[in-house]
Amino acid sequence: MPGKFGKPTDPDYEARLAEFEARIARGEKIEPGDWMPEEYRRQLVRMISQHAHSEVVGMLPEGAWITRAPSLKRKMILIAKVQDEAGHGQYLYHAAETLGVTREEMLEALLSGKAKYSSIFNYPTLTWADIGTIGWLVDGAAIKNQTMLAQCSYGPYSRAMVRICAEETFHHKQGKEMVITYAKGTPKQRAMAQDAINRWWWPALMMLGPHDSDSPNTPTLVKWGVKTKTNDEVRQEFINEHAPEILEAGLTLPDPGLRYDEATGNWVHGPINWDEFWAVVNGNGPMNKERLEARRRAHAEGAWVREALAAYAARRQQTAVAV
Ligand code: FAQ
Repeated sequence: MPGKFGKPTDPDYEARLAEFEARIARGEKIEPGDWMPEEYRRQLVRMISQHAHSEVVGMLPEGAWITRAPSLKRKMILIAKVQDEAGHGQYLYHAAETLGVTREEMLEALLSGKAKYSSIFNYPTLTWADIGTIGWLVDGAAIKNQTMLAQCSYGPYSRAMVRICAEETFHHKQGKEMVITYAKGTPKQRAMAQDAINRWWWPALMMLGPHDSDSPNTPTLVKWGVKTKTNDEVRQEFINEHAPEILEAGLTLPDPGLRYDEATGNWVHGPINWDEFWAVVNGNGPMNKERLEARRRAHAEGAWVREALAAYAARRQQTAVAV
């Protein structure tokens, strides 16, 4: 793979870039080992590794409720969902590894606090209704974003997204079913569901990234077909689907500015609190410290597994040589 990542100072950069961009324009996928601009590689490693970290850290808010699920059925669904998120992390770390970054480098970046992961997972899960609401809103927002990324120009990321979206669709359905059940349940259940929607609505809108005017990476990502829609376009799609469904369920949304615009067919939202978003992204959200501590603890406690695997691999290699 080395030598395939072009820099503007390379003598053949312009010609190669033109060929690369023509391939993307024809709808071809860029595959590992193909020539690509170093900046394309850097953007993909940044995005895919952040995405992988998000899936893994995203197991924590939900995992906290496995022991407290209200029925065997709900417990089995939640365990399956949390396991799926671990699998998504695996696919994504593998996809990033095809770009020449190692698993160790990515984990080190996460554990040292250098790498970002989704803002949404720095909020606490206070009641059982939060679990349904994460499925409905957080997986709902993730699917909108990831269906778009399934069209991405980089083959391994695009294929990972197709598989992940199929699983996220089940996560979304179970969350929606759960919240609607509680919305139609006892007054206590309805209040619990409403409280969860009130707390997760704005963070779900924020997780789709800053407004396009404040999104420095979007122009490059759109130019090279990594994103096929902007942050605001994906957010609008999310609101257009979810706002009417939540209102239909007899719940309200915590946005006095929310209204349906006949002219555009869009649900228009009120101002988003971007100060809160940047505070969370910069490590000062309600759960940032706990999330990182939990990951560091899990990594330290897993040291013996990594050692055992390395010893097993070394032994197998020795045996292979001996035979
Ligand atoms: N949180 O220029 P942009 C899930 C950063 S998976 C933290 O607009 P971009 C599944 C951004 O990195 C959820 N940081 O960035 C699940 C950049 O900083 P940098 C994760 C954020 O990349 C469900 C800076 O702000 N999904 O939920 C966030 O063009 C349930 C400027 O922003 C993905 O990662 C944020 N929300 O657009 C699991 C999808 N937003 O890196 C468990 C892949 C922005 O330059 C339970 N990623 N920043 O230092 C993407 O599609 C994009 O990266 C965006 C951001 C749309 C997230």
